[in-house]
Amino acid sequence: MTMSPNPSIGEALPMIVLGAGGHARSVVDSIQRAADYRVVAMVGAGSEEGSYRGIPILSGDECLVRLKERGVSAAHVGIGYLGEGALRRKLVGQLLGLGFELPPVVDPTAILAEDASVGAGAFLGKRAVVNVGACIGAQCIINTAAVVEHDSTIGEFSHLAPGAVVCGGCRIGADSFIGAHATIIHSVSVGRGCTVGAGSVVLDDVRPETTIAGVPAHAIETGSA
Ligand code: JB3
Repeated sequence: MTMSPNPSIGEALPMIVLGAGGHARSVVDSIQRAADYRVVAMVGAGSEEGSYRGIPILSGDECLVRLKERGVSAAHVGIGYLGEGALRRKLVGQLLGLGFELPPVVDPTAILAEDASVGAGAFLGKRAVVNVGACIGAQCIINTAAVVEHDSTIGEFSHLAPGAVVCGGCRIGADSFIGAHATIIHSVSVGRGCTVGAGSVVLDDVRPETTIAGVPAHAIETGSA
């Protein structure tokens, strides 16, 4: 379900999704199956044309003003690829500046514990699990079958790739990327702006702006922070 004004009003609210690639299509699928919103347009960078499942793909963000004027009030940034945190932040700022609301999108098959929290514009994909007391920051991507265990915090704009596991009591800083099937063991803190390689096992705290990989994981590139 996508957290939205009372869906019992009946009419699914119009929403736009920025991006038209694989991540945006995954988000659209989740939104359509959650049924609180209906995606009325996808907005690409200009190279895509046509439509997806009957949803028009518009080119260029210049159309956002017109879409807002036409009464679309909800939007989601459906751009996921690594290293595009700055782009995601820019687009979020643009949407907020135009007055769009950025509700989180939670796939109906995701499991979100009652006392867990999900920030604005975050995405929980298929079979994602967010357990008790966990806190997902704004604009995070918790991708397919990723797990955030009890009492862990994921900083804004961070991205857990498919199957990543953050064990209980962890702290993941903002703008970090946890690769597919990587594991962060209990109570470990990963600083902001870190990259954890796919399949890594992280046993110790990680300084900000560090790239780390391996089993057990070791720093490949350390930031100045
Ligand atoms: O690893 C997984 C499971 N998924 C990856 C996902 C998290 O990230 C996936 O494999 C890709 O690595 C990536 O998916 P994404 O973000 O869909 O990548 P791509 O297929 O390159 O699509 C990027 C989309 O963003 C394209 O439709 C671009 O046109 C669009 N785009 C780029 N810049 C933009 C802008 N759209 C708008 N509206 N504005 C922009 O500035």
